[in-house]
Amino acid sequence: SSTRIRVGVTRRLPASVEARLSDLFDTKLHDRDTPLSAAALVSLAQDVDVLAATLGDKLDAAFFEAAGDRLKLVANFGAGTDHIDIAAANERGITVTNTPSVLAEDAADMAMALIVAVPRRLAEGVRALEDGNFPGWSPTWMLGRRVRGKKLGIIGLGRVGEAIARRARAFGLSIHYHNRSPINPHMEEELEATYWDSLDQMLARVDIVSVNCPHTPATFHLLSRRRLELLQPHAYVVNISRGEIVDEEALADMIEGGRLAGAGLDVYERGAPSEKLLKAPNVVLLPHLASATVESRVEMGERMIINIKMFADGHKPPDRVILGLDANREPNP
Ligand code: 8YV
Repeated sequence: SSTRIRVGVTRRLPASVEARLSDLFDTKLHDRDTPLSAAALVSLAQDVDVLAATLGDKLDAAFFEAAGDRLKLVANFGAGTDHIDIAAANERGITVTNTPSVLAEDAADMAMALIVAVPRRLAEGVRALEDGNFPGWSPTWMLGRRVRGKKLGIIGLGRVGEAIARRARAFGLSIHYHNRSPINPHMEEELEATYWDSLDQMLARVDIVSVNCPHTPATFHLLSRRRLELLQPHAYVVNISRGEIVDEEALADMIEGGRLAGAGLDVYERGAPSEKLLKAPNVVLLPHLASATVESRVEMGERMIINIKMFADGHKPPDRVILGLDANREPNP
């Protein structure tokens, strides 16, 4: 029965989630909230059936090699699983699950906030006041660009992308998207969304780009310097997915050089923004907050627990991450 299942938790989680984990399973919690070292992750994994992991736990081939035979499930707290070598896990018969649906609406709110904040120069305005640089109201001072009527190009119209599209429609944006294949025609019609098979062609036409695909070897630097150069100079880039998908150095160069109008970012190639990006004009930079609400974090924990419970009871957990399938888009079989 599930009470015999031993669960190792790699980070502090919301109190109600930790309490529920301890009620249901033989759970090994932490009293500190710093990421575990590679060695500490391995020794925790060797001693448990299930690892409740998060972003920042590097679960690579070497980890699975060293983890031993007891570990059977990695239940990730979060949607993105780019820190986990799914193939290496599956080769050892280890299942990997994530928590994709529960955070989509909150993540979309943050993307929408950036889609408005960047063209309207919100962060610049705040900084001007804080720095004592407000010259007083003027008809021509700090003018931004209107959001209504612009074209939004979504790269990866999955759960989060769709939630962004719904919001963006209410703000009067038209929806363009690039996926490996079109979404179902009913939804496409409902969103009045235009599918672009060619990412390059879409980039040349949109005013705001929103990055919403998972980070995989295939999407690393998908927005390369060459592709960023396809954007019109008045275009903006918004990314709440993973920093690695955008060539951050090229992005900062282009904003600095006036070749792009600005960016709203929640994620970075090296975890935190580069100096160059921090200094770039008209950027709104957030510290990975898109799913950071009390409600989403509790529901992420509850969803993770559902996956562990199903596994413990001998069923297939609902949010299995299947290699080769886009876990953020396709319903798991
Ligand atoms: C979390 C995220 O901050 O779900 C994701 O992929 O990036 C965020 O929701 C993080 O992953 C928590 O583990």
